[in-house]
Amino acid sequence: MFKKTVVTAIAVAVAFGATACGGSDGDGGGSASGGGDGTITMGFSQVGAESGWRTANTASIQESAEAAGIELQFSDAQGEQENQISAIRSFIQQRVDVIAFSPVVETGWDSVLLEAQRAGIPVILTDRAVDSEDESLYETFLGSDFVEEGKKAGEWAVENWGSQPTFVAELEGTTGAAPAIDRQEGFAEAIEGTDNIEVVASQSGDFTRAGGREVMEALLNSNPEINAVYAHNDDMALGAIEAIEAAGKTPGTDIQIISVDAVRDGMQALADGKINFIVECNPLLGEQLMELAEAVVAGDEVERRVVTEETTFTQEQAIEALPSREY
Ligand code: GZL
Repeated sequence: MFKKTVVTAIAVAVAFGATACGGSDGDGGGSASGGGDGTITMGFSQVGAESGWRTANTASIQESAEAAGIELQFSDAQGEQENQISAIRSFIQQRVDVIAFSPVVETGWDSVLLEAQRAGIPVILTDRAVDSEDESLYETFLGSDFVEEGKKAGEWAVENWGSQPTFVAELEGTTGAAPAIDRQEGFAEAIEGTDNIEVVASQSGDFTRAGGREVMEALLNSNPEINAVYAHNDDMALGAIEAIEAAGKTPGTDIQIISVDAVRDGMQALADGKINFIVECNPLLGEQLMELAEAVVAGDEVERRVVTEETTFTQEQAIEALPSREY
């Protein structure tokens, strides 16, 4: 399991050491540096376009690459690991200077990452982590602490749901994905020992609105006692709201909802009282990713783990934050 040791989490600025690191030999592992004029070429494999969070994340990466003068080879895997593996192999063939990707699931990466390492091309993990024994296969991880996000959700649940019998439907993210595994772990840890809160059903909605709606419809039929939802992302929470309303119940009142991400549509539902609490997960990783890429290609030492700064929102805070929300 990728160790969750959080090195000094420098929320925004990323401190670079002066000494060289593994991976690149300084002039980029590849010869695809924009025709030798020093332009860095990055191969980026994105999970897909499954949620509002992903859309904001992709925009941040593309805009930041342009702003940094980094040539971006962007690939959308449409949620399939084999497409990401193919894209990484293609980046190796193209001899890009650096590879970055958000692994759709935690396992199954060692072989292709070893190919990148043997080609002398450094790899940066962004957003999601991999479960690998060999941490030399990537230079750094940039993203959120998903266990902490789950804990924040669970702590709010204990504070607000702990005084009355609460039967929770958990809408899990993509099976095998780091945010799904870790958000479930953090929530369970936080509610452990609270007699009144029980997760009565937990099922993957694959981080999509349609998935959230379908799972919620099924769980409302199989578990009519459900009076609370913990959704691993806003898109599934919004789908659950559709199912709850279709069942003639009032989301946010008859069935309270905690969600994660804080994208605009989720924040609007929170402001409207249909969601009760949202834990933020910051998708705007592009600028930090490009800074890390420049450092890694230059052979500078970088932090092994750069954790992004995030907060939480109540209804009042969402009403206040919405007008200035970037995504
Ligand atoms: C979290 C990210 C998750 C979001 C979902 O960093 O990987 O994937 O929470 C997205 O909205 O689909």
